[in-house]
Amino acid sequence: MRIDVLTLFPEMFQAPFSASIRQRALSRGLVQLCIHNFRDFATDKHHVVDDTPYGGGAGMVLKPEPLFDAVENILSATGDEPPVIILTPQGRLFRQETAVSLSAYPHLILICGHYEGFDERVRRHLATDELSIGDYVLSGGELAAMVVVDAVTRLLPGVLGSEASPLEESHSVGLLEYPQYTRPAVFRDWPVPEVLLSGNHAQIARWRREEAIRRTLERRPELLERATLTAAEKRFVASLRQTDLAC
Ligand code: JFT
Repeated sequence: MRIDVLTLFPEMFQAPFSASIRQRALSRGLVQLCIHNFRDFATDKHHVVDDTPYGGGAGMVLKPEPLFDAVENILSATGDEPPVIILTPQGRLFRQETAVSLSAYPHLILICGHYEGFDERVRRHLATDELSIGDYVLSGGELAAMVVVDAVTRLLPGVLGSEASPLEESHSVGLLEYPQYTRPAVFRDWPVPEVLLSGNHAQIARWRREEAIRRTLERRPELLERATLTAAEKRFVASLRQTDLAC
């Protein structure tokens, strides 16, 4: 997969993607990350990329020309028709299923802005998709783009260690993960749940599933609506809801 990122702060992308797993994937050529400073596409003497908003108001808005030129340059150089994604606080919420759909493309373009945001024509006529990583306010799109790059690239075949299956993780199954323990069996006063030491794999699987359901119901009840549960598990949820009412 090739990912082009357009940003005014290319140096922000150095540290996170020079570390660990992502680096291995990058070096093995599974992911090609191309970071561009779209200021390079401004044609005026001072490479201006922003301007004051029509109608007045505070702050600066990103001009359309450098962004259109940067994207069109990538399109004609590659001959691809990739999704062109802008990250904004007004975008559609980026979730695990968004990461899964994006991981099917051989090429993505991500556009990161700053200041008060983009000229509306970037959104309307250049972007094919507008995403937000969550309901909080960042100062620009760079951190959001890094989140998207990380979540998408770890799904690519050969990127993840062979031991983990992304399909079994939280947000893939629609349940939060069950509690995990490692040695020692007793730390301070706190023992590992006995069932995990029992060697009874059927019982362990059942306990984990129930703990995952219990935790999801407690912390993220809205996720349970989408999860696929067996009849027995639905009865378990009902019994948890009962006991919660009682207390
Ligand atoms: C914030 C952002 C995302 C995402 C892009 C651009 C400018 C600053 C700003 C803040 C409040 C109102 C602009 C951005 C994000 C998120 C993304 C920009 N700002 N207007 N904040 N929070 N989840 N994706 Cl361009």
